[in-house]
Amino acid sequence: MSYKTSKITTSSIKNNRATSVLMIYTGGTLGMVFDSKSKSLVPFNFNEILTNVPELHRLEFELTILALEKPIDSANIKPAIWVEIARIIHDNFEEFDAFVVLHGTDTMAYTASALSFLLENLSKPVILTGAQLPIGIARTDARENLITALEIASAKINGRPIVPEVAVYFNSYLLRGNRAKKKESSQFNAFRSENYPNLAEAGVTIDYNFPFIRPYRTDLPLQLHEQLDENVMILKLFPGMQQGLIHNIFNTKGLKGVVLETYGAGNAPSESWFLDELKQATDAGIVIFNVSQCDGGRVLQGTYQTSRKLEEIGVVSGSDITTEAAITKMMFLLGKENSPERVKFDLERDICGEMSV
Ligand code: ASN
Repeated sequence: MSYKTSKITTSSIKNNRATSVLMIYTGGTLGMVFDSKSKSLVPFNFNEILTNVPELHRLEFELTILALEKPIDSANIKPAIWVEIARIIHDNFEEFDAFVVLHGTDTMAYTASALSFLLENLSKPVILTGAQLPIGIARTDARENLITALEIASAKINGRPIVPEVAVYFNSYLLRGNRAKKKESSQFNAFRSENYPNLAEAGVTIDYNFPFIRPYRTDLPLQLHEQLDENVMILKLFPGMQQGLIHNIFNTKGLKGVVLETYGAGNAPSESWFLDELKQATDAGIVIFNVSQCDGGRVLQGTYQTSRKLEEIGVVSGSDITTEAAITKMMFLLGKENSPERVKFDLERDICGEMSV
């Protein structure tokens, strides 16, 4: 599937400064307006951004804006759009110093995670941001999020970008993209990173947490990956699961990978029917990735008897990875590798800062 992009409003905000930023607008509340017909928020044409954020004219760098032809509520995001965004960044990589992706908050953590895998050897900032209130509303959080995300994206020390990785900026905090999670739907502080320190905090000054930001490396060229395998699912355990249902899920035609959301430190029921279903699935080549339902802490398979069995069956431990990063990592690896054993091997490795190993 291809999503066309249109280049809008460039000349009025070109000021011939040294740094150039490409902003990619995909949709989300930030750019929505109230539609009286449907009585709900719908995406609007992003041409109106300059009217709503005149401050953009005052920025100390050159800004180019691209908008997806059809902006979306991020509930409608798809792997094909992740690949399209990654491709835009890849194809414009030499021309721009940094990238800002404007995105709905609902699935921003999935998109940030996916981009971190699709853009291998990234050496420039890719900062995602959005808002809880549309940009045209007086109390909106969009303006601050947008302007600070742009500031962070363009920030350099000795000519080098400060944040050469995929990150999420929201409500004063910069988080590693594949560690971020949407935690709040009504307050402005929508995102948190439970298992990795914030990369920066924006107050009067923007304070960067340098030791935790990925190092700037240019020895390897940016590599774009375009294959994501969607034959995956997330299965959240709950007391009272029925065997028939679990059986049907694992026997779904074409299923290649399951992110299993387990209890606590990676524990699952030890009933034999359940373990047999998992064993049959792994024997059939389905990769199972163990991720905790807890946001903080990590999966430690083998600590309890209820997780030792999973280890024996060949379920892969997800350590402290988020579900969003786990499912996108699985899509990415299944899109790249044919052998389940190879996928399992790579799932357990830290690829781009998504988990502690
Ligand atoms: N439904 C919106 C979206 O994710 C929510 C938001 O952006 N705050 O596109």
